[in-house]
Amino acid sequence: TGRYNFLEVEEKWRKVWETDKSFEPSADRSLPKYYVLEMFPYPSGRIHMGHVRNYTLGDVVARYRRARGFNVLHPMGWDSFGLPAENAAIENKVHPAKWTRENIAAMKAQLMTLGLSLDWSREISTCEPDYYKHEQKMFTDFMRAGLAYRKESWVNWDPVENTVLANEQVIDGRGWRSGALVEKRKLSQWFLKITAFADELLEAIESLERWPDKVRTMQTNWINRSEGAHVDFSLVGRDDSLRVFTTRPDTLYGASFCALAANHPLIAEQAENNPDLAEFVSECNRLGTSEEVIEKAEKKGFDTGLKVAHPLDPSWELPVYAANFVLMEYGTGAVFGCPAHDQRDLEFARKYGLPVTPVVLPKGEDPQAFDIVNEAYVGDGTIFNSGFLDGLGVDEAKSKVIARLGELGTGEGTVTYRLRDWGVSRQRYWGCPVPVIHCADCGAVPVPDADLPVALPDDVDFDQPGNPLDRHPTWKHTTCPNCGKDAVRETDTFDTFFESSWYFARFCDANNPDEAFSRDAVDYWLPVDQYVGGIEHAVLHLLYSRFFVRALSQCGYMNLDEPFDGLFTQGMVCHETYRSEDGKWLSPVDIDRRGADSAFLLGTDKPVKIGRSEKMSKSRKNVVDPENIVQTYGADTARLFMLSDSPPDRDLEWTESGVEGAWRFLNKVWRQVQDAIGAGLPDRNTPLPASFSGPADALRRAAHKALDGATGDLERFHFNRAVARIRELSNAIGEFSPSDDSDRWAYREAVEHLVQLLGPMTPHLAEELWRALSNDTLVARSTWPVADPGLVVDDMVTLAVQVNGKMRAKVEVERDASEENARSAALSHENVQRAMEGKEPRKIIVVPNRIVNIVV
Ligand code: ANZ
Ligand code: ZN
Repeated sequence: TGRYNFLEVEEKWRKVWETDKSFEPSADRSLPKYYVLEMFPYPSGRIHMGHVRNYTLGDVVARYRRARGFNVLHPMGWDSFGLPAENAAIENKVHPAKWTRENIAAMKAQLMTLGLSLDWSREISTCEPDYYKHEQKMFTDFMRAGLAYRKESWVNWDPVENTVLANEQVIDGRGWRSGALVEKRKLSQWFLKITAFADELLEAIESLERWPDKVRTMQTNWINRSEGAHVDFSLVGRDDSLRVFTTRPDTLYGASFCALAANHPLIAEQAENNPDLAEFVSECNRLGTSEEVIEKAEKKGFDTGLKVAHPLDPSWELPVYAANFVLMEYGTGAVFGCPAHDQRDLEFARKYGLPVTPVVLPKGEDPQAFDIVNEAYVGDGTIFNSGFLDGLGVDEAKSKVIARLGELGTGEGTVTYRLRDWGVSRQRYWGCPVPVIHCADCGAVPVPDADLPVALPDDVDFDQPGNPLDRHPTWKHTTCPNCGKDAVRETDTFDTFFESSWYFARFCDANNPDEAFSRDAVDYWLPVDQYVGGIEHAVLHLLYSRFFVRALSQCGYMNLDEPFDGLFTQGMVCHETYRSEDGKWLSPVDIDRRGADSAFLLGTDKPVKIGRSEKMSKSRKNVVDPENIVQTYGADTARLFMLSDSPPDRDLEWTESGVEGAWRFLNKVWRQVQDAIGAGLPDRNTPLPASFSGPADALRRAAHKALDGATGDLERFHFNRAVARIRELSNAIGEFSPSDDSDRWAYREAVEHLVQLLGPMTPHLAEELWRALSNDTLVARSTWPVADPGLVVDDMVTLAVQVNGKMRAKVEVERDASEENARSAALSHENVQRAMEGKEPRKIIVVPNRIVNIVV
C-alpha cells in the first residue's frame, strides 16, 4: 500500500472542500448558530507560527461545532491599515496599497495550505473603501449622537519627522526613528466617548464568564474606578483655589505639599514670569506622555512659590510644586502629597525636605514610637494625629472627612476612572480618513452619507516627513456640505483599532454594499461564540470592541450587550535559542543538534551554545517558518504537533523531534486504516451484532471511551488531552486482530471513531481515510458520533466475601465478571487470607454480582 502521500492528499481535499463550499454557513436562520473567530492578522507578508497556532485552535472549534450540528460561521480577513505599510513606502518606494495587497495575496496563499475551514466568501480587508466607508458612516452617526467629539489634547510631537508619535513610539524621550527629543504639543483631536460607558463596561465584566480571569482583571484595572474626593485648597493671597483629586481624603492631616502636572493651567500661568519654571516645564514635556515613562523617571519637582491653605484648617499653609509624576490627564492634574502614606510622595518629600507626618497607625503600633523611614505605610489602620478623625478606621474617616469638607465648602466625594476617552486621530496617510469637513462658518461638519466613502487619494509621495494628505495639492480642498463655501477636509485618519472594533460584525454580512451589516444578520450571528487570540489584546482591542457594540446599539445598528461570549487566549510558540562562540544569534536551520545538550554549526564541527527556549522572534533568530514545515511534513503534521504538545493556553515549545513524532503518528494511523480495510470490513450499514468476543468488546470500550473523553476535552479546550486519547485509541486498534464478522464490525467502528476524532485536528488525513472507508460523505460534513454510555463506564459491582459463613471483606469487580475473576479477587483480599489461616479452600460458591462464599 506504500506510503502516505500528504502533498497529493492535502491538495486534493482542499479542492473538494472548495468546490463543495463545505464551510459556507447555511442561510437558514432557524438553525442553531456558532460563530468562531480568530483575531484577524495584520498583513505583514508571511504567516508565522503564532498565526498557525491561533488559526488551528479556532479551526478545531469550528470543525467540531459543525459536526455537532451547528450552523458555523468561521471567517477570515485582514487588518490592513497601519504604520508598517507606510514605513515600507518610505524605505522601498512602494505604495502602501500595493505593498499591502501583495502581502495579503502571499499570506492568503500560505493560509490556504493549512486546511482551515474558513468561509473565504466573506473575506474582508479593512483598507478597502468598501469596508471603511461603513465605519465613516458610523463615525458621523457617533458625532450626531454626541459619542464623537473634538478637543485639544497633548500629544508626543517629533520635531524632525513633523509628526505625532504614539506613546509606544517614544523611547527614552526620543522619537523611535528620528532619535530627536520628543516635545509635547497641543493639537485638536477627535475622541470617542468611551467614558460614557465606563460603569457599564466595568459592571458587565462580571457577566463574561467564558473569559479568562486574567483578562477580566486587566480590563477592570484599566478602567480603574476609584472612589475618592475632590478637595479645594484655596490659593493664599488670591481668590481662586486649587482642586485636587484624592482617593485618600482620610490622610488630609498628613498633607505636606501640593503638586501639579507640568501642563496644569496654573503652572502655565506662573511660568510666564518664571523662566526657570518654564525650563522645568519643557524638561517635563520632553519626557513623553505615557504613564509607564513617567512611572520610571526620577521624581522631580519645582517650587512655584505659591502657597495654599489647608481645606480643614485655613491657617495651615502648604507649598505648591510643579512635578513630573503628576499626569494632566488623570483626576484634576493636581494632587496633595501625603509622604507618610504614599511612596512617590515620600521620595519627593525627602528630596525637597518636606515634613513627613504619619496619620494612619498600623494595628499594634505605639503611636509615640511609630515612624516612617524609607517606606510609606499604605496599609489599613487607625487614624491619629488628625483632630476630629482620631481613632477612626480608614473607611469611616473617609466618609467623615468628606462630610466635613462638604460643610466647609472645600470639597466633595467623587468617583473617577482611569479610563480616558479614546483619541482616534492619527496624522498618517495609511488609515481611514476622518469623514469631516472644516468650514470657517459651520465648524466641523460630518460628510453626508451620499458623499461616502471619503477615499484616500492614491497619488501621494513619502519623500518628505509628515502626513502626505496635508500636502496633497487638491484632495483636501472641497466645499462645505452645509453652506457651500470653500472648506477643507480633515486630513487625520483613524487609529487602526477603529477598524478592528467592528470587523466581527461585518463578517456577519460581509458583502453588503449598502450597510455595514443588516440588522437581521447581526441579530442572528452575534455575539461571537468563541473568540481566540493573543493576550496582547487583552485590554485595548477587546475594550474598544465592547465599547463599539454599545455605541452601535445606541445608534440603532444592533441590540447587543457584549461582542464576545467566549474568549480564549493562547500561549506563545517558543523555540530554543542558539549562539555562535562569538555571541551571534543563529537560526535553527543552521544548527546540527547532536544529542541532548550539544549542537554544532551545520556541516562543521564548530560548537554552538544552546540557550533557553524563548518566544520565536526575529531578534533571537529562533523562528521556524511554517511554510517549510508544511512543505516537508504537511499541514496536518504541523496542526497535530501544535495541538498535542501543550495545553493551548500555555507556551508551546517547537521541536524538530516533536514534529517528527506527529508525522510518524499520522503515518501509523494511515497504515492502521489501510490494514483494517485489508481485513475486509463489513459494509457500514451492517446492523449491530448481537454479541462480541472479549477482545472486540474491549476494543469497543476503548473506542467509546476515547470518543467520550475527547468530546469533553474539545468542549473545554483541552486539545492536548484529546490528542492523547486519540493516541490511546490508535494503540488499542493496533493490538486488535479480528477473527469473525462481529470482530470486524467492532474493528470498523473503532477505526471510524479514530478518523472522526482526527477530523477537527488533521482534516486532510481524516478526509482521505473517511473516503477510503467507503463513506461517500465528507468527514467535514459528517455528524459527530455519540458514545454509548454503557461502553464508557466500566460498570463495577461490590461482592461480599464470606469465609465459613462470616462476612470478612468487600471487593470490587466488573459487572458480570467471570467466576474465575470473582474468585481470585476474593481470595487475594488480606482479610480473607487472614480468616483462612493459611488453609486451602474446600469449596467456593460464587453468586454472580452478589457474593463469594468460601468454605475452609
Ligand atoms: C493623596 C494621597 C494620600 C493619595 C495617600 C494616595 C495616598 P488611583 O488609586 O490610581 O486612582 N493622583 C491623583 N491624581 C493624579 C495625577 N493626575 N497624577 C498622578 N497622581 C495622581 O490613584 C489616586 C491617587 O493618585 C490619588 O490619591 C493621588 O494621590 C494620586 F496616602 O491623594 B492620593
Ligand atoms: Zn459651512
